[in-house]
Amino acid sequence: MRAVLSIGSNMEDRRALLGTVVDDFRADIVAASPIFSTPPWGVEDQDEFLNAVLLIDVPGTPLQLLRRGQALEEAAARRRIRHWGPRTLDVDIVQVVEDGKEVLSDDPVLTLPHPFAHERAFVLVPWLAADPVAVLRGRPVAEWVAGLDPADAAAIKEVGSLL
Ligand code: PH2
Ligand code: MG
Ligand code: MG
Repeated sequence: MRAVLSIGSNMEDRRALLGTVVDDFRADIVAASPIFSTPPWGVEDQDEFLNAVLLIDVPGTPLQLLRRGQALEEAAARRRIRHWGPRTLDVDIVQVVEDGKEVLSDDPVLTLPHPFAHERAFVLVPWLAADPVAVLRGRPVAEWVAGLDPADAAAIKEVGSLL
């Protein structure tokens, strides 16, 4: 299956923490965005994030992929202190595509596609950089990006390379 991962960090050595995800998925990566610096969304009184997006081809099920991402979060000593609050590492499954079709799931354990991806500049802008022809909810990601508040899109700044 093809999956799109959004990864983020706003604590400790952010680049190194994003690098642990790249290392784990090294053999599965189809494309990767650059690293972007992004203002905190949702809970605003916290440090800037680094975010990136990975396209991967992996065997197994979406839930197995979720567990693999959670294992990386645990390895980063992630503590769930506050909803949308500071985190060493967040690995979110944005989308799963199987047989060319976007997988839809309303399972609260893993909702697909990610319920907020289409409105978050810190997901959409890196995703478009990794995959210029990506489609989310039947609409090109390029169109979702064009529909963002220009100030939100402009605040997402490329700061380096992930690979
Ligand atoms: N993750 C959140 C909440 N807010 N803001 C930015 N910029 N980047 C994130 O990865 C992020 C966030 C919850 O997962
Ligand atoms: Mg998240
Ligand atoms: Mg998460």
